[in-house]
Amino acid sequence: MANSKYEYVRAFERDEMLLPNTWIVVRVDGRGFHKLSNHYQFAKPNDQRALELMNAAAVHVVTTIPDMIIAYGVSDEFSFVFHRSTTLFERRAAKLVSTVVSTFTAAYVALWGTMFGGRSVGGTGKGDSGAAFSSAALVSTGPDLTMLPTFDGRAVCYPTWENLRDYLNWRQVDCHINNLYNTTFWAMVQQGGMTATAAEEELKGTVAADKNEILFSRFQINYNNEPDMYKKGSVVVRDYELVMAGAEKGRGNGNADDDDGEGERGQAVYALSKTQKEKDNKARQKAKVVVLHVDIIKDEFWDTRPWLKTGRP
Ligand code: DGT
Ligand code: MG
Ligand code: MG
Ligand code: MG
Ligand code: MG
Repeated sequence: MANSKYEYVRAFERDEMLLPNTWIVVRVDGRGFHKLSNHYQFAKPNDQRALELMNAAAVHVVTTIPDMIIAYGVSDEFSFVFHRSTTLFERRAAKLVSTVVSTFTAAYVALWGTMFGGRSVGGTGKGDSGAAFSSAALVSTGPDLTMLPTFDGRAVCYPTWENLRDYLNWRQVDCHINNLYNTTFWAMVQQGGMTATAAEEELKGTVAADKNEILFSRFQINYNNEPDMYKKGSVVVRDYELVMAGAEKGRGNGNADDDDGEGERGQAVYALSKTQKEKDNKARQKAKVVVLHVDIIKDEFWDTRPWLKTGRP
């Protein structure tokens, strides 16, 4: 870059580098989705298309950012986890957060038509979904400009594996508690004909067993049979089993000596040669990115996917 007398202004720039050797979680959350979900008439409490659109956008983020090891989504939010060894963008907070948020948002809007095609499109505003068959609607398949989906984002560093697991546990427990409440509340309102205030009042102070009982005895709904996507949220990970089945050499070598303590593993990842890192990245790019609706609180999920912790494919 050419030097000029204006160059000194660079000295005002400040980069926040996220603490080294910590798990970085970037959480994106829909801005004003309470309003947006009404505008596009999302089904209550869960809109399958809206949730699948969130998942598709998250798959795009994980696919295009190889340093991402796992993502977990519920409602209008998604948490993206970078392995603690990542040196992406020199761990600059603003660059990491803005890249994740804009990659996610771009994908969400670009893929809108695959879930909502021909419904709330080509419209001019509120309640215009009836215009689905106008010629404009047939051309445009995106959300209307009066209510574009946008997302905010933040980065948090977790120093230990246990902290990271607890963070994800917190989100999945939140998903369960909110979904059980919302499922019961909307059954009482939509099927039971109660007012929102009356349903809210009755649900005050109830525990999970009470809500299960209300669902079952009044609405013949067995909560256990509700879709796993609603009950457990969505997990986005690379599935290396598929790579292994197809091509054994797709797995990086040198895994055997990574199996000692956790601390050593972290060191090992830092000490990887450039060619090893390139090999790992190739394996990541080859792996299939999958969406699962499973329990991530129990150890089983993690025990069967050791690469999530080691960061090595
Ligand atoms: P914010 O995040 O402070 O900008 O405000 P909101 O309105 O996005 O609030 P937040 O993120 O706490 O809550 C998420 C909202 O999105 C909540 O009002 C419910 C709505 N939402 C999320 N998923 C669905 C869905 O599948 N169906 C419906 N009907 N609403 C949903
Ligand atoms: Mg929020
Ligand atoms: Mg929100
Ligand atoms: Mg939210
Ligand atoms: Mg640039």
